[in-house]
Amino acid sequence: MDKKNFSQPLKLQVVQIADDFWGREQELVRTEVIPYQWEALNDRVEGAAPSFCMRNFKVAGEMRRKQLTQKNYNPPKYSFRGFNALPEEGKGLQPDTFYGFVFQDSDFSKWIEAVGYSLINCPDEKLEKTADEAIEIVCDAQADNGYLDTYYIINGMDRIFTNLKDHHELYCFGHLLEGAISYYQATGKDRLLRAAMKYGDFVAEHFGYEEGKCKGYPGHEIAEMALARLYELTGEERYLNLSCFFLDMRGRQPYYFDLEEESRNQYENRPYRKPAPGERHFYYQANRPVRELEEATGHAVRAAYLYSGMADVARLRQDEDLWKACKRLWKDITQKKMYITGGIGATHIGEAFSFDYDLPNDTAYSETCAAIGLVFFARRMLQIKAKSEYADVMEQALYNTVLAGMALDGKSFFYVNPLEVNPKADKQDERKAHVKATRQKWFGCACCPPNIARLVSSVGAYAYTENADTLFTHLYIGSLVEKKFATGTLDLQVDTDYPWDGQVDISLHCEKSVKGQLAFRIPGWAKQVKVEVNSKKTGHTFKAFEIKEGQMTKEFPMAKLKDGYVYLSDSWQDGDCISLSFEMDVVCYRSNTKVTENSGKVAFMRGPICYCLEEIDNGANLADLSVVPTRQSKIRVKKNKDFGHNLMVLEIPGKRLVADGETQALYPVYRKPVKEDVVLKYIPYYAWNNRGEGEMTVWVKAD
Ligand code: FUB
Ligand code: ZN
Repeated sequence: MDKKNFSQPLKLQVVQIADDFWGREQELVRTEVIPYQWEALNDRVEGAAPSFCMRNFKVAGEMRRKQLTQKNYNPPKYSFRGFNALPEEGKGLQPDTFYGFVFQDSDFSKWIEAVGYSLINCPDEKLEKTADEAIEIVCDAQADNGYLDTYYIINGMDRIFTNLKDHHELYCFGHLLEGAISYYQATGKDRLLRAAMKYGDFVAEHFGYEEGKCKGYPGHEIAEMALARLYELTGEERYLNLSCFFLDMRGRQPYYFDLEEESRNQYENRPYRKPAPGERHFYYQANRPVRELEEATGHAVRAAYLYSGMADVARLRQDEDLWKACKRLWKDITQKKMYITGGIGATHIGEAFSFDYDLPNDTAYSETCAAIGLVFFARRMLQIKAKSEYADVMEQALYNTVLAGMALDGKSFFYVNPLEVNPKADKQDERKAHVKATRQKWFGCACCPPNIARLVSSVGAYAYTENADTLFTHLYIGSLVEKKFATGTLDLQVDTDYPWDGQVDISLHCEKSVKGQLAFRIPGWAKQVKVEVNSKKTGHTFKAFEIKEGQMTKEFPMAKLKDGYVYLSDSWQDGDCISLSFEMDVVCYRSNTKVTENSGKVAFMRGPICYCLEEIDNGANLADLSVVPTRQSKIRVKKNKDFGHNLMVLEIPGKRLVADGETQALYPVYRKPVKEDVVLKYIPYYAWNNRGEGEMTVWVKAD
């Protein structure tokens, strides 16, 4: 690990997205998702499962006040009412009662985080006022000692931190930090940040290496990366120490989760079977010390968040062993456990990673949050070392699974992202009950939609990172970017029609000449790349070269190629231009033969976009179709406007099996199949299920 390579995400204040594609997505988040979620958090959405989120904060606040003002008020003693406590049938909502999932507080935190980013992109007084009011409600719920989790404030503080494994206290804590930091960075208002830090100090008092402190760690990770972020904001070592502590304790023997479970059994009245030591700890990534992890296991969102935290701490502490573990886990995920859509977590059992190469299409889980977690992990890997393979995967997850998570009108969402759907099976086959053929308005466990909102509205921080000498461009998004170098400020105007076109034009502006290095990612899928520096028009020196198979066709002292990034160093002048053109061919992929599910099948990508077939374009029984993995010249790439925005569809020659007459028999005698020529119409995977319900598939038999 070389500190010189480290980089930080650019502040959103200096990245203005000016791009048809991402501008539209951010607009949807701002105008649809954020307002809708606010209604959902307040249980005002008809027909949607109530969230109880803001209600819980209000109830916690009232109870705290009662405690302060009513002498005879006895706060409740803890009793477990279920992981998702719903109102009892026939009884209305009861006072002093927590409702919803144990982690319901995190819905507010994700909302406020997205609001923060969105306010940076687009100031909105009304939204800021609503957010300030929400923050008052949340802060009002905080206990005097700093504790801030409504599940225990309402249910009984006598049992806080006694079920770290399943009760998500430290998960809600992590999300609260993330939300508070985002809102502070957006508005400069520190009310929520101070509350979150006070809670952070309380947590740091409770947990730690010191004798007498609790040696536990989060059952659902995120606090690790949130604490690292808080440290980076405040410079307060204690937050980084706490993050390191959580990582260091994880997976040590005797297993904390076993000790916790056993001691809890003394006061929880429940049938109890003593688990074998370490049983199921792989699910929580707590089966081995983190520096020894070899394989991505268990709940995929937990895993991706943990690995992100590990990468943060690896960088901040220059911890080689952690970095090596991150690289092993990265390799394991991306080479054995990731869908072509960038989705991870193949099985719905435990929303988890399955065994190597087990990537079923029609029962896929591929939770939207898990793909988001992979984006987080990738960006953190890039911060340690700019390598195009990290950015390639980040882009793959982002443009495919993450975006598929939200409808093109921003009004409905996928939690699970299958690569093959037959609506009939998904409704009638219990094994596929988790797969929905249509996006849902909202979810009782509403983790995914607000996660999309916070990622989409902060996409600029994934597109660019910087260090003192270099500005790194990882994703190509039309934007206006400001980079401060030692010799002055350089403004970049990035124009592109990416992801539909591989041409990226960057014009540079500065008051006086600025010396600095600009690094641009060369996507792994781009087999031919042209780079031009300056323009004949401006009269500056004209330098052009190509990159073919990882090599530059000409050498220039100002240009070098490393790990899939082209680095251009110069004393930049106002009006200088750089243009990059990535050849964006349609590429036909097959799976590793160990992915038995895809044997004999192919899938198509163009640039970062993965394609799929839908019934509406190709007729029913998609399984009867096969595709000819043909030459580029036979594939038509066409602009399409049916989706409310411009996107590219593909037309590829294929065949359809023709029924051979014995349609009634279940097992007719085999005859050579008759096939008719058809033209298959492929649409971007992220855009599927926006024109009604129907079959969909990514992998198609090769003819
Ligand atoms: O447990 C909290 C969140 O809910 C997880 O991250 C998701 O996978 C869902 O289970
Ligand atoms: Zn989710």
